[in-house]
Amino acid sequence: MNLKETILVTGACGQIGTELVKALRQKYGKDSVIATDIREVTDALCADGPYFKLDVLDRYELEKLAINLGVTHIYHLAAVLSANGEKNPLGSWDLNMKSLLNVLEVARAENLKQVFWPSSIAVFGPDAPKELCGQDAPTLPTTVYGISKIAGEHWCRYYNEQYGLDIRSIRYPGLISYSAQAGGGTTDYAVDIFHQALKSGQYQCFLSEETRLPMMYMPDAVRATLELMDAPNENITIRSSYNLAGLSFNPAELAATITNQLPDFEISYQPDARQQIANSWPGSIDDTQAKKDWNWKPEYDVYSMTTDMLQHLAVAYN
Ligand code: AKB
Repeated sequence: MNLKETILVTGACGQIGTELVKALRQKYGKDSVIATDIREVTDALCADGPYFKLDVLDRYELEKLAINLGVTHIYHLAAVLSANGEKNPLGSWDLNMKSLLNVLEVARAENLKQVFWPSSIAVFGPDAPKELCGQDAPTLPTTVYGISKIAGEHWCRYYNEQYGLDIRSIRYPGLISYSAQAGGGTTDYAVDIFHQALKSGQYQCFLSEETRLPMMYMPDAVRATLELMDAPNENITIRSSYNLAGLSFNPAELAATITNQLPDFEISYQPDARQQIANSWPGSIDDTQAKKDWNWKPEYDVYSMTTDMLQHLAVAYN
């Protein structure tokens, strides 16, 4: 990206958006990154640079904004996640799919330079390998969120092949961050647990203790996104979405790491409907292609992630 270019981010006040907008503004300057979200701007971050209230289902408004502001790149993050998606399957399908198609159409019509769109490990279903699930493993998702992500991946590839749109995507694992709460996913326990550990010293987990899932600390996820978007076009061999690995652990292992640092912390388990979703996902991911194509390498392990989370959140709770 060069100086005259402008990025528009949808879903900017969500879990990824909060961090990604900050990183993009640091990299490209705050006036080059336009944050948008359906919410009225309430937090300082989204106000720290250009912000527009935008319903990305309104293609006319999206296109108008893109034209008027000279947008060259879109990071389309607005979405309903897996657990919330099951509460309203058709509404979630509409939001996840129509918004993506709006972004792709605006990008095609306005000849935008690049689009980023997040996919998820939720594209995999029970028939995919549980460990080191590969890039080309079967994708038979059980959730409407997963169905929308795999369909979205096909649309991304289609727009790349048919129209030459430079769209890039990552299958994010569960993301863990201290600055934004997780928003309605199956991996949310791995964020909630830190807040409760510091607030009350106890956590009742909605997944069973042995439920191993792929996760990633947000600084790694943000860096991965920037590195993928910076990679030379000819290196990008996956135009659906890249598998990406960071951490893999179960609730008992995460709790043990927290107890190492907060000896009085206690965890109990009461699995709910999210357990079934978690059971359908792989426990770890093979990201050979991301390593090969754009040199992906995670930095955080469970211990360093836990230490960093507790340090940052302790400031908020003290
Ligand atoms: C969710 O749990 O739905 C998300 C995801 C893995 O995409 N965090």
